[in-house]
Amino acid sequence: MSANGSPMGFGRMRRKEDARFVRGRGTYVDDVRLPGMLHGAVLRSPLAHARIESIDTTAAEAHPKVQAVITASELAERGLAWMPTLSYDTQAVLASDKVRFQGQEVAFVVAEDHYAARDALALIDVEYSPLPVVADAGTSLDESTVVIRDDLKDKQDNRIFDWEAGDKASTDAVFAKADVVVAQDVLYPRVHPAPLETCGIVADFDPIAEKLTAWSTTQAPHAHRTLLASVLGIPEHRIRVISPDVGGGFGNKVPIYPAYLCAVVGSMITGRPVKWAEDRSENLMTSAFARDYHMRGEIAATSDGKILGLRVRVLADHGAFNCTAQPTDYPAGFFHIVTGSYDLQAAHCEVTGVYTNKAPGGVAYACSFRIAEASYLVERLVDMLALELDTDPAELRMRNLLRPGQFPYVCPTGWEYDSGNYPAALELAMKTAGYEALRAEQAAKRERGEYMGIGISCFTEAVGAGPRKHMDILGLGMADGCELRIHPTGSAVLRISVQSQGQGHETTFAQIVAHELGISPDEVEVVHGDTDQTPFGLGTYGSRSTPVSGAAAAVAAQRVRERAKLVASAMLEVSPSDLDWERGRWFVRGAPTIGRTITEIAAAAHSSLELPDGVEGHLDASCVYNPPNLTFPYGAYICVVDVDPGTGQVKVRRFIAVDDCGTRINPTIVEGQIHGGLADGIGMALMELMAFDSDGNCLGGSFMDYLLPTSVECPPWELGEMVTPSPHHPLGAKGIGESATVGSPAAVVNAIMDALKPFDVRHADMPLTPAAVWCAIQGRPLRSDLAIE
Ligand code: MCN
Ligand code: CUN
Repeated sequence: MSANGSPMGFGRMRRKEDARFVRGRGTYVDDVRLPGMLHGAVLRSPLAHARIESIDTTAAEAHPKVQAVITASELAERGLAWMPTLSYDTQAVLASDKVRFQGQEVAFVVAEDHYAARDALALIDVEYSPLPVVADAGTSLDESTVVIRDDLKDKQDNRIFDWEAGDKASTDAVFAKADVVVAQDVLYPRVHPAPLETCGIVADFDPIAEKLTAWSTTQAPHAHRTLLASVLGIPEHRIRVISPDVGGGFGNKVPIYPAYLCAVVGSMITGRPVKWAEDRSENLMTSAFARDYHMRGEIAATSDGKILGLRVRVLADHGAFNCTAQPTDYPAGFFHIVTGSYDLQAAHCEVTGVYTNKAPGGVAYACSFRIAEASYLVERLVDMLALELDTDPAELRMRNLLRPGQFPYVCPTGWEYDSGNYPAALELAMKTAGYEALRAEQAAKRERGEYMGIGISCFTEAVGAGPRKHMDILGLGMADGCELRIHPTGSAVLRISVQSQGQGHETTFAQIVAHELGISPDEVEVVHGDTDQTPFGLGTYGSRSTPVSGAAAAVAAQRVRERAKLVASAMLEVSPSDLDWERGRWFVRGAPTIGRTITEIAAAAHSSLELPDGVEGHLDASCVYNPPNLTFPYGAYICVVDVDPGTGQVKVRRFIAVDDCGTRINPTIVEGQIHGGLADGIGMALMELMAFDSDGNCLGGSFMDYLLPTSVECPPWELGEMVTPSPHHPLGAKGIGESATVGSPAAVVNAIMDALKPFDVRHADMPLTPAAVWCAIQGRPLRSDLAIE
């Protein structure tokens, strides 16, 4: 322990960054105020699909406080009317020909203050001719359906891609010999990450230095800089992206949004800094959504409950532009990890991506690149199979879970899982839950006409993208750099490429260095979120910070340690091979009292001491970490619910979550990540929904309509811990940031379906609002994502 009680490495420790957050001293983009700063506001389309006949900005330009009104024609002059997306599509920065979703950006006003900018929007006159709207992915490929992306040459329909994984022939063969096949349409509805802080930028273009400084809410500052350079044509060394404190991201802050470019252009036109800060409705209605996967799953098994294979067909609604963020070769993300935690013989999945007149974005929301959808589907199917076989769902899972001896395990769609002990995790969850007693309680309650349900979910995650050989985004290989400087007095600065949005990197990354060097985390300053101050890397999403950047930090610290050994050998006048390491200190083997601490060695490395050949001085080191594989955290969850059949109201009474993310750097932070993800899961299972009407009107534009879970809906979490280190990560750590969001919705839905078993309900789609549960009990499941009828 250090003087203030923090561990000298891994272990529970309060978050360093909270000292400023709990005092209200964080600095978010909207806190940035520059001299002469102007304010931007976006005029958005009220219609989901319409031709733009004309845009008249005369009255807005005449507003005394307005400095500039930007439309697509101004942008076109600069070659900026359209921008590339992360999925090799193009997106209109400001609409010129058509609007393609409600809320699409049409014009950008720059004014002296925020209010004037907003007022001036009302002075812009846009004439629209409405077009037929595609609000339902299910109709997007019908022959009579209007083509949304007629801007794309040769585009005759709304298909974006067809993609498949796994082996079709062997899967069909397995299905042909199966005793039981269960098939079900399962919708993972469109939801939204809804971070506490909405998106925004302050763009400051210096016309003399021709340098752009952009303070923006981004999860990936370096990737944003590269993208801005290629889109704007400004050389990359003259762009600085600063991502100050970020108030939640959950994937929402991965893309570059049109208004960011408009703010930059606004700054170029006016010669003054321009701030644009999104409001809540803009964030909900127009920024990166998640899910919207329309899945048909089939599971095949023998009559004694050996699961054989899985067949999946998906219609993926990507909205009006294909802006989803995932590695290039994976248009459906990592959806094909759909075999989950089970030992299957074969699997095949096909995914078709389509355009609709809905907001673009996609993937975001603690999803591990579509593993959220995959995991939910397979866990629903396993439960339906248990129902069909009249087997206990825990027993069915136990029979089919991968065994510890099978790792490293290559699943039928090609992923190599690194490590795990799945049966032990489920056993621990069942023991913590008191599974047998819960089943007895349920039986007794059913006798009395009370409806209690127990739901299980076993999931496997795949987080920490690269390796760079197989994974890139827009050609940028997925590896991350890190630099570690050791000051003459022995304290350290760690510069990392990833960017915390609330995950506590300033603490855990300091703990990694502390662990490797035997100093206190309080002596390690973590610098991130500024491209001028940190090495290149692809940023934080897909829970890759610990698996990739955390590994880089560990390796850099190990390099410091090795250099320190050489310096210590000079100090002690012994051969390096005679030195041993113990926390924070090199000492002479066999003479433990003779040694030098890292602090002493750092001083010597900066002194006039003659150093061995090949050691230039100082202890600094860097690393670019290219992960050899993803890490595969997993978990076993059990949810207990009570359902009121009269009202359809669901109460989540208990939630048991056993997670294995390998070595835990800071168990308190890990548990915090799990708590948040479990709340997400309850939210998606019970209430979160981005619905649309048949005209493409978004029905989730405020927190009155888009419901978020609160502590009221969440039970006291009961967490269990397993630690199976990743064999290829230098610390044995796997990511944890999305596990609970991925794993928990299925546990909640499975519990509700279990409660409704006496009503012969097999499946109902999320969100299981009281109305949806009530309709399911009445035998009329609700299609909740479309308010068409
Ligand atoms: N950690 C640890 N031991 C491990 C694994 C992780 O102590 N074995 C710690 C890490 O060092 C880090 C935190 O747990 O402080 C999360 O680490 P990791 O799993 O590496 O995930 P990232 O840091 O890359 O965070 C991304 C992940 C994603 S993709 C989403 S989405 C999400 C999530 O994190 N968004 C969040 N959790 C969030 N939490 C907050 N508060 N806000 C968000 O926007
Ligand atoms: Cu998919 S949400 Mo997180 O990977 O930023």
